Amino acid sequence: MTDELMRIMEKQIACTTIKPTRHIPDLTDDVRKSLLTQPRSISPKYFYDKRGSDLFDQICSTPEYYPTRVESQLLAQFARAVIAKTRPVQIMELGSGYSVKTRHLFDACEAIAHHCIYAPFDVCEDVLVNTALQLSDEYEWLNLNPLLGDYHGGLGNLPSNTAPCLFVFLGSTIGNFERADAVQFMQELSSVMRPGDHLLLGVDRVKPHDILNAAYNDRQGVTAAFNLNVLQVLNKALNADFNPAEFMHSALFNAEAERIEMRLIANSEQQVHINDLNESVLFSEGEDILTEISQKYTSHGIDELFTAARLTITDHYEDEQAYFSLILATK
Ligand code: AVJ
Repeated sequence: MTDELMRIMEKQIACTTIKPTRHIPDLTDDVRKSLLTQPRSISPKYFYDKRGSDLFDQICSTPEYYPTRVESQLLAQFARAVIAKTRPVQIMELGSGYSVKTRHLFDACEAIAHHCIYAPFDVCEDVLVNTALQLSDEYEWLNLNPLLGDYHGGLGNLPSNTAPCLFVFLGSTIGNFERADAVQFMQELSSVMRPGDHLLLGVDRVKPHDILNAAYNDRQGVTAAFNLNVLQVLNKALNADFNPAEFMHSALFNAEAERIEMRLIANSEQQVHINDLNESVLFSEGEDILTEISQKYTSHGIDELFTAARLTITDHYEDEQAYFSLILATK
């Protein structure tokens, strides 16, 4: 028996599987719907295989990619205020990953001996269990209740619990939603919140365009590698023959829509075969695939988002340059 397995059994960390409340399209559905038809796109959720997740971690430590650093600083600075105000019986985090930034909240709890439950919600069981084990070592008082599932399938099946709950959604992942979809997601979140519950949301802000463009065009080319990796994901999953060398990374701030649009652009005319779907795609030279949108928000846009979700902002934490916001809201 491996050490890891022994520790799992000792600590008895088990995940609760959260069933979706609506159908979640799989890669095949998504490719048929979005990649085989024009304009071509693919959901950014497919970036995150093992290599993609590693590359994303590397993006976060490039000098150009400010969001992770600024959000961490904000959490370090304001976690105590958040915990003092919300006094959560449970912290529920959507898309928790390795729970790196969330540790600031646990530290703040520890500082005032406020013991609580942590329910990380994520799609990857491996990461969930390993992170939970790690956390149970680091914070012995922390009660862990990992939830395995995909928030794209809806939030209606999250386990009920005793209020007050602090919902946490960090990293400006909300930016991957089109504005209207972000509102819908927030409304859904709002509908599972009860009076006394809070939401802590990380949101990236509209700022000088050169800063935004640089953040998605780092000089080491990590973001380019991350973007191109989705072609390898498709190759592996669907037995396709995309040649990443024949595509170019592009990321540009669209000032009108106030969002970064990330694309892969075909360097030349080429035919790609997707064996498992028995389909082929002909790309003309310069034709692109939209791989990600990263919506940026003004202070006003943030207010609109929360108003539409019928949530009341109690605190708006931001850095001096207003590069990133942490919003605390209640129902
Ligand atoms: C994880 C969606 C917040 O939009 O900034 C980083 C992903 N893409 N660099 C973002 C990403 C390219 C990131 N989010």
